Amino acid sequence: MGMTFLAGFIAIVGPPNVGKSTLLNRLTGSKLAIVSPKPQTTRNRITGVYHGDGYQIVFMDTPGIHKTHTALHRSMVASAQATFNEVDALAVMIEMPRPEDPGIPIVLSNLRRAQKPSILVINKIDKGHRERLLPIIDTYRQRYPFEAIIPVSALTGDGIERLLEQFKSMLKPGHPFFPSDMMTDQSEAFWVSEIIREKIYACTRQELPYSCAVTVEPAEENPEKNLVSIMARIHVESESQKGILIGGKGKMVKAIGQASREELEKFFRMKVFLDLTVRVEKNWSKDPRALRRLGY
Ligand SMILES: Nc1nc2c(ncn2[C@@H]2O[C@H](COP(=O)(O)OP(=O)(O)OP(=O)(O)O)[C@@H](O)[C@H]2O)c(=O)[nH]1
Ligand SMILES: [Mg+2]
Repeated sequence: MGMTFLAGFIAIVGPPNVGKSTLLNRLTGSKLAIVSPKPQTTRNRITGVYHGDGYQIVFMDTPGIHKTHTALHRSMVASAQATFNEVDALAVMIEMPRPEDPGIPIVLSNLRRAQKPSILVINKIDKGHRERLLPIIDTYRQRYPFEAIIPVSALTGDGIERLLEQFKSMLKPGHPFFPSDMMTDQSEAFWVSEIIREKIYACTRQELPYSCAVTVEPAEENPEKNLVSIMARIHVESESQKGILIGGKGKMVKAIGQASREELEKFFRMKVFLDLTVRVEKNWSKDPRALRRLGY
């Protein structure tokens, strides 16, 4: 008789920019989700599978929950909120340096409605003194009956072992949902489009990244030439944004392409030819039909 296999779905939810995607990557040991210092980076739910000895956890990284302004925001927050109902347990993440956020009351009211086993993860404990933790823990204990409150640094890995033990204790007997060699269910084309979006967040300023969407054709591999060809498009909302994104002498889009290619070459372990074009899809973030075309 073998040991009973344990499995479960756990969502990582919280306000924008607290480090949810960084945690998903840390837990799975692989870069599945893009990360940036700007809020509202993640726009879709991202699945990452942790394969333990005798257990499996399917993590779901979600867009940060915030007050919504455009159709894009509504789609992002709706996808995060739907996840509350589709998982076995919830990991609510906040950050120690900034424990309050306008998104938190919305997160907590979703939590109360979902009635699922939940833990609080306090991230970024590498930033600032740990004495700051106690009052945060007190405040959150009064707000919701969390099963555990665990301080971590998704960046340095501090506290992650303890967090995994906690997650494991929340699993139920069940069959694995994913085969042991599968890390995610997202397509390669989606992942490539996200990497390009990450470089847009890194290379551009102010509101511009929020007006960009990226679509990618499935990559064409040519093993004889050790080459992958990728056609990608950046969609912006106006002609003036297109001008800024291309930049003088095409400098900006070249920088985005260069940074993307470096990361994609590591992933494919081949040379990458990246055909990156910019097109205007007028006010796409406010148009539900355009959103669907662009994957939101
Ligand atoms: N110092 C420190 N920085 C962190 C930590 N975790 C994440 N960060 C940084 O916080 C920023 C936001 O990280 P993300 O993982 O993109 O945050 P997110 O919650 O997924 O953000 P959204 O997708 O916008 O909701 C990035 O600059 C990360 O490098 C941490 O433990 N310590
Ligand atoms: Mg994210």
